Amino acid sequence: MNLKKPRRIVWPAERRGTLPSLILLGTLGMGVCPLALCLRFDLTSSPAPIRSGFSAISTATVSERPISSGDTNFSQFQAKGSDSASNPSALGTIRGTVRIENKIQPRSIAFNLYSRRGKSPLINKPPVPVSELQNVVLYLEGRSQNLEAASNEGLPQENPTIQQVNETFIPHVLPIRVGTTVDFPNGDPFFHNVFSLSSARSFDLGRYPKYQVRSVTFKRPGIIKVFCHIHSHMSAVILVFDHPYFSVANSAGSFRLRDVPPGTYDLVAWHERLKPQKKSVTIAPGAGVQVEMIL
Ligand SMILES: [Cu+2]
Repeated sequence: MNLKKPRRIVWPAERRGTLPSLILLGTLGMGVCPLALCLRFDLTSSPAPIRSGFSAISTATVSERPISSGDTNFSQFQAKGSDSASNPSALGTIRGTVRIENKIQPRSIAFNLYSRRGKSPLINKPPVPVSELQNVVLYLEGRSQNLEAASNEGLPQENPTIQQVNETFIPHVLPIRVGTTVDFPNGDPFFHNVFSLSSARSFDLGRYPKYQVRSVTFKRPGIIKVFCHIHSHMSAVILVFDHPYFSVANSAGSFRLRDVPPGTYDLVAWHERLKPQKKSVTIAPGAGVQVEMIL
């Protein structure tokens, strides 16, 4: 008799210690196939924290149970502590990884008013190397009215920042909610002049020196490209959403969207210089979904 195994068991690195014991368990289970089929793996994990636009996502404990796979492009797990049977609106989680397989074109240099005048001899250091995976934003799109229902919920307590350090905007990509104010502190010992000509929000903060902070509030959804008039190689992108279901991948490409109402959504992986990838994802009440995205 053939023991039918689930085809997709997601096995994060932090859980490898439990593998030998499960193999032993599986071997014992072979003798009693019908029982083995009912065997349920309850594994706990503390997933790696994921960098978020404005707050660190706390590490929640989830219990994962592989579900027999159909021809879907994701697997599911059951969120621990949620009583999905009795609560049809229990929130779910989308977890996953993103990989970049296509070639990323170099950044284009912005038009600027003061070209050639702003090259600073003080700055010889190259910008801090950042994995391009950390410039990938994962977000939910359309289809479910749950996205609209969430649009009036609370904003972050503290303003997210885009710093100017070594003639580089840090972070390069920042996803925020509509209504968020972003601070732009100058950490360099010379002037910057942050501006945007994007239709969703154009602004010009003027020239300001080290330790000064100027701010902009974003009231409409859209993509805002940010530049510096003095240093044409400086650029950043702000993505403004009218819902809270977005996240930035970490340097390993892992991401997580929490507290998602049950429903069917399009999950989009976005990078400013790659074609976005979209996948349909269905979240059952209180459930989790594991998704792989490729750009
Ligand atoms: Cu500048």
